[in-house]
Amino acid sequence: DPDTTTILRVKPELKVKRPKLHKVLLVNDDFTPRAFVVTVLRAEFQLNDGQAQRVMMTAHRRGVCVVAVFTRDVAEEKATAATEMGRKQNYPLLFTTEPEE
Ligand code: TYC
Repeated sequence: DPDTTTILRVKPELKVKRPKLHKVLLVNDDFTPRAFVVTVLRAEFQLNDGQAQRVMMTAHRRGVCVVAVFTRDVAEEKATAATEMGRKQNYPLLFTTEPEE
């Protein structure tokens, strides 16, 4: 048939993948003052006062609270920096990270 046209489609070589996101978790302890936890959450994670209070109280009551999600490197940097803010004042304040499902 003279009107038939063949179209070749070339499959892309590389697929664009979204980076896996990692959670930063705030862990409760019996020693760090509530107001200091709120200060750290505001400074390192740009939470407003209400958001920081809610995250702090959720960790206080339940043992742990998700603060935010980031790419792995950013999550680890922020968890380390926030933990270090407590360490400088001799508080056992702890932030950890874990990959999202
Ligand atoms: N439990 C602490 C207190 O009663 C406050 C606190 C809350 C500490 C959350 C850590 O992740 C935390 N002073």
